[in-house]
Amino acid sequence: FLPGRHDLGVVAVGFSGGQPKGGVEAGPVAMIESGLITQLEEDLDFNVTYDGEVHSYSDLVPADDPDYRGMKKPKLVSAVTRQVSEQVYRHAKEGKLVLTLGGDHSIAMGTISGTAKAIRERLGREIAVIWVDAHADINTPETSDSGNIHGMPVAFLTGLATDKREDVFGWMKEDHRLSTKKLVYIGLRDIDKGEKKILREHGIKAFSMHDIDRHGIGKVMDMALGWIGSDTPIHLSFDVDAIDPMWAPSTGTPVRGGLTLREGDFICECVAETGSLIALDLVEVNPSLDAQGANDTVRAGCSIVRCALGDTLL
Ligand code: B3U
Ligand code: MN
Ligand code: MN
Repeated sequence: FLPGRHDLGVVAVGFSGGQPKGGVEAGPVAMIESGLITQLEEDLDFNVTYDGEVHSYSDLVPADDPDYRGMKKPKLVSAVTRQVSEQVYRHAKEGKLVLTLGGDHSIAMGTISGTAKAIRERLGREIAVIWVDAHADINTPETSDSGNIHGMPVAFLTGLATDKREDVFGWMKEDHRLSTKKLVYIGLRDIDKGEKKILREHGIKAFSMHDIDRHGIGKVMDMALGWIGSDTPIHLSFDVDAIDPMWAPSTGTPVRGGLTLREGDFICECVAETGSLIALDLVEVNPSLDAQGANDTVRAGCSIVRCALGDTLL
């Protein structure tokens, strides 16, 4: 199902409204300025379609945006993710692989809804999602303690959270959604109590850092890809905070005890090997946090992207 395997659409999303810390909107510029897109074209031979713009969506800022169901900036995040969904949809509908650079992880509501819809229409298939993160990002507005929407995208994408208001994620329809059975987590180590309950009650497949310690990353990837099944279109959503802060400190909510740099790259190499990758998100790089470590974090992010796109395969 990948005729245009070497056609790549790139969307740069300079958005930070899903969480309170400034600076994550500069993640895409930092990765692009370090040469990422040129490398994808020249070293990996991708035919890249990129509008040359890091989108800031400033035209979408609402006049007023009060908290709603405990969510912070609900209208802004809804409007931006809706636009991202359309941007990603357009690339995926044309059969391109889609790379989205963030931005905070709320933008995955746009990226995954966009690919889910495009792949349904193009191939009549449901996508699977591999969510690599220290966090599960599956809070509903009601279970969230923070109200930060970057902790909620998976709940909306799976339909565990919904809203009738068109301007607060009501635009998300059935064809944008993902089955909880087609979702696999890797790298979890900081999960809220309410999230644990959701994961348990819905039988969601999750490989925590504990599982990686127990089985090793090789076995975990075999199990994760086995759960998804071969020949299933895969959307990989990679939060850089999955990587241990030793290598990726410049992120909004670093959590110690994470993936090594090699484990992060290895996950991506295994996904690349399947030949089934249809989209990749790399999010939560915030160069203004831990300025000392910003370079390392950007390098880790770029390495993740290159590995997922097949750079290290022979
Ligand atoms: N689970 C917490 C913390 C969090 C989620 N994602 C990040 N942090 N990056 C929350 O706010 O929902
Ligand atoms: Mn995340
Ligand atoms: Mn995270």
